[in-house]
Amino acid sequence: MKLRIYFAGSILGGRNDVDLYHRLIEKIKETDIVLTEHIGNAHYSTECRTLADEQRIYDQDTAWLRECDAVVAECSQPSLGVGYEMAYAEALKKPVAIFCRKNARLSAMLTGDPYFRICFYEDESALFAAVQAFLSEVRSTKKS
Ligand code: 6IA
Repeated sequence: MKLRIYFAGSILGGRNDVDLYHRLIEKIKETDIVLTEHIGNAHYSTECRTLADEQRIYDQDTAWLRECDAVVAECSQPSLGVGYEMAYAEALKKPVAIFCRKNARLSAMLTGDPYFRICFYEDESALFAAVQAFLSEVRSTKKS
């Protein structure tokens, strides 16, 4: 059974890690469904939009958060939107795993919250392995 994964990563917070998001999304798609593929699209527009556009984005993203089986967040690049999504997913009691490079810092509002599963990773292969381990765990909980 394929899981529906909400992938969260920085947009306005900065797009330095967009290629990493892309590779990670492709990896997750080998086994599961990613609802938010656009996060890994380097050409995704970050131009200012109208308030109505932003409301549509909020409605769509929160609908996907309600619908997903689990949330995977890459948080090395700080982002207000991702922080908001983490709290929203916790309120919905979704399994949430937060991944961060060893040399980056995470807000105490994430590290200090025991609800989140947090992983500081050394390199990309360690990241992929940790994400797969999380997905396997979610899959087995869903089956039981
Ligand atoms: O504060 P940020 O922009 O870095 O927040 C990024 C997070 O919020 C991502 O995980 C997305 O799921 C969500 N998000 C923020 N902006 C968008 C967006 N267009 N489209 C889809 N999801 C978004 C932004 C366009 C523009 C107004 C910047």
